[in-house]
This record gives sequence, structure tokens and C-alpha cells, in this order.
Amino acid sequence: AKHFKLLVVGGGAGGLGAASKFARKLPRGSVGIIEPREDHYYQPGFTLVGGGLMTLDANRRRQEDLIPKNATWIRDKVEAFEPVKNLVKLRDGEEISYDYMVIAMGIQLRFDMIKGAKEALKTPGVCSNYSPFYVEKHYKEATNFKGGNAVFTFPNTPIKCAGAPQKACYITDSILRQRGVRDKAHMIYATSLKRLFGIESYLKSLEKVAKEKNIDVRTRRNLIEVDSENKMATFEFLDDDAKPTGKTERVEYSLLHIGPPCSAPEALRKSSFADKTGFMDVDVASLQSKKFQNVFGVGDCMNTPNAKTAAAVSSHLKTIEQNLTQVMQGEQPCMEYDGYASCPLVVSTNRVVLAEFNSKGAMETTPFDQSKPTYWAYLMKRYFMPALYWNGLIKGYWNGPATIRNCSRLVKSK
Ligand code: FAD
Ligand code: UQ1
Repeated sequence: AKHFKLLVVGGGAGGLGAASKFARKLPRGSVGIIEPREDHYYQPGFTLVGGGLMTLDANRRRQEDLIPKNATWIRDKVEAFEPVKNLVKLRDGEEISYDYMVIAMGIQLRFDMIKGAKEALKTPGVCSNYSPFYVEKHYKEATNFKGGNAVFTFPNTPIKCAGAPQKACYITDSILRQRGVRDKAHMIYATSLKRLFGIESYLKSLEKVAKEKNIDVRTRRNLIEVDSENKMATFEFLDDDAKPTGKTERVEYSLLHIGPPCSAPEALRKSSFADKTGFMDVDVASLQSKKFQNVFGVGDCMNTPNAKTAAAVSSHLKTIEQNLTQVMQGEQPCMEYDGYASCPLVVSTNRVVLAEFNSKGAMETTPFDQSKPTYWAYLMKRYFMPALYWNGLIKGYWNGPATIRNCSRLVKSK
């Protein structure tokens, strides 16, 4: 059986970043990374692909080319964890053991939780920027749209980049205006949440955007069924605690953009690392597993209260680099994750609201007011962030903007 000093589960943003950091510190062959997929996508680029502002190809790399030179790629999937024995079981039955482990399995898209959605995605009008298979279809549908309801949904589960369904809606509005057919569309944004966005300072700005664009925002609605034959979407009404009320609403669509329900990945959900929601139970400050001290979490698979974004991963990586190193040296972990996350809200084909926040409020990097939609923030999103991801984050060099933020604070206070 194979053994690694550090085993990383998942080769996405968090897994590659963690493997890169530790492959540089530890002797050759110490780090193993388990990832089943051959293609790696820059997922934050998907919203732009859906808007025809970037190609899908530009957001794809071969996994093989991204695995750190000093690390070993195991091209398989973790089927089960056995943390008491410090090992994982792969799909093909093989067992891999470890001294330390980083779990970075991300979050699983669950189109299967909406009746008829998987079939509907293959029919005209239905798309999603969450999936590399259906994101290009978003642009096609927006450019072919002739009239009727354009419906955008947000699920009643945790989801990564909670702004992305809204971005799809705003970008579509821009495209329809550019094509001169906006007056033929009734645009509906139907969300399970009680408002557009959870952070007060960005909420106002986004409400203004939605109002100016004449978007029919319907809150406490959850998509439960798609009938693609009759092009009908069924929503259940939710109460103030996001529980179904039993009341439903049927909406006819010409275009339906689905924000998919999501859950923790199956192998994680079934393991003793999970809390009762299925996500990895970690200490919110140290990101160490609550049950196994030689295991840390990174990214979307954890039960931390931050927004699930690649930007948050940058701060997770900074935290675990320090904490896992300390644990490897027999010390207590002492670095604390600050809850940082960011979601650049694309509000048209050339404006972005660069939201940066933790659960307490805004944490902006620049000295400017980032709640206003601007062209420079669009340029950051379109050109700077992809470069930062490919050359910084997944190579283990980008630790988040905390240092820049502190400098900006000095500028502002003068
Ligand atoms: P991922 O990068 O998703 O990687 C998880 C990896 O684990 C995958 O490669 C998967 O194959 C692997 N895996 C799963 N199960 C197993 C298993 N059993 N065994 C082994 N491997 C497994 N973030 C931003 O910061 N800004 C944005 O603007 C932004 N926009 C987004 C827009 C969209 C449409 C989407 C979908 C996401 C967006 N994000 C954005 C979120 C960002 O992509 C994620 O938060 C980030 O990729 C999380 O990194 P991760 O490593 O936790 O998960
Ligand atoms: C970020 O670090 C990051 O990950 C590389 C993103 O994902 C693509 C982001 O969208 C953002 C906004 C950040 C934060 C970085 C800066 C410089 C504000």
C-alpha cells in the first residue's frame, strides 16, 4: 500500500494550493494528491463564459500540468475514509495511508435534487453557469432569446459563490438590451433567501441594480421541478425559516438558468469527519478537524460560516500552512482564519461590484468604495483574478489580500 507524509484529497483550488505549499517544504515524494478529473477549470471564469466574455477553453487546464512537480498524482476518487487507521479507500479498492491529511473536496452540484432538472438541462432554454457542460449554453440561450420569461433560480442549500446566479441574471439583462429585445423579456430572479444578498453594504447596491434593470425579484421561492416538455418551472414557497410552506407556484419559461442545490461530497458526508449537515466539522479558527488532529480542511467542503469562494481559499491556505506545519512539529496550531471571502458581482457585461466580506461585514482591499459597480473592478475580475489564480493561488503563493487591505486602511485614515 502507498503511504504519504501528507495526503491531499481533491485537486481543485484548495487541494492544489495546499499541495504546492507543502511539496516545496517537504522532501520529494512526501505529498500525494488524489483527484479523479483530467480537466481542471477556473470556475470563477464560468460567469463570464455564460456572458460570452471569455471562452470555456481559456478557463481549462490539464490537471496533469498543474500537479506540483514534487508531488504524486493519484488519479482516482476517495470512496471512503478510515481516519482511525489514517487511511483512505479509493474507488478501485486500493488503500492509501498518511501521517497528515488535507481534505479539499469542494462541494457537490446536486441537479438531481430538482425533479426533472437533469433531463431539462439537455433541452432548449435550460442552462447553468455552475457546470462546464451547460455554461456555454447560457450564452447561446441569451443570444437566441426571442421573448417570454427568463427565470434565474437560487437553491435552498449551501452553494459556492452565492452571487453567481445573480450574475447570470444581470449579464443576461445586458445581452438582451444590447440585442434590443429586453422589452420582450420578463426577467425573474427567484431565490430561496429572504433578500438578494446577505451583507448589508452590498445589499443596497444590488437592490438598486435589480430595480434599474427591472428585474422581478421573488424571495423565499425554491425551484423543485422542471417540466421541460411544457417549459414550466415549479417553485415551493418557503417560510421565514426557509422551510417549505406547502404552497407552490408554476412559472412558464423561455429561458431557465438553474442555480443548483449543493451538498457535501458523498464520501465526506458518509465519513466521521462530517457534522450533521454533511460538511467537514472543523474548528472555525484553526481549520483543524474537530475529531482528528492530524487532519485539516480547506475550501468549500468545510462547515465554516464563510461564503464558499476561491477568495476564501486563499485565506484558508494561509491559515493551514502555518497550523499544519506547527502540528507536524508537535506544537498547537495558533493561526486563526479571519472569515474572509469575496464575490465579484458582475452586474453587466462591463461593471462589477467587488464584494469582500466576512460574516461581520465588509473587508475591502482597496481604499475605494467597492459597493459601487465599476469598470476597473470588471477589469480586475476579467484579467487580474484569472492570473492570480493560475500563477498565485494554486501554486501556493497567494495568501489573500490581508496585507494590501491593511495598507489601504492606512491610506484611508490619512
Ligand atoms: P474545488 O475547486 O471545486 O475542487 C474540489 C476538487 O475535489 C474537485 O477537483 C473534485 O474533482 C475533487 N473531489 C471531489 N470529490 C472527490 C473525491 N471523493 N476524491 C477525490 N477528489 C474529489 N470564487 C471566487 O472567489 N470568486 C468568484 O467570482 C467565483 N465565482 C464562481 C462562479 C461559479 C459559477 C462557480 C461554480 C464557482 C465560483 N467561485 C468563485 C467559487 C470557487 O470556484 C470555489 O469556491 C473554489 O473552487 C473552491 O475550491 P475547493 O478546492 O474547495 O473546491
Ligand atoms: C481572490 O483572491 C480570488 O482568488 C484568487 C478570487 O477568485 C478568483 C477573487 O475573485 C477575489 C476577488 C480574490 C481577492 C483578491 C483581491 C486582490 C481583491
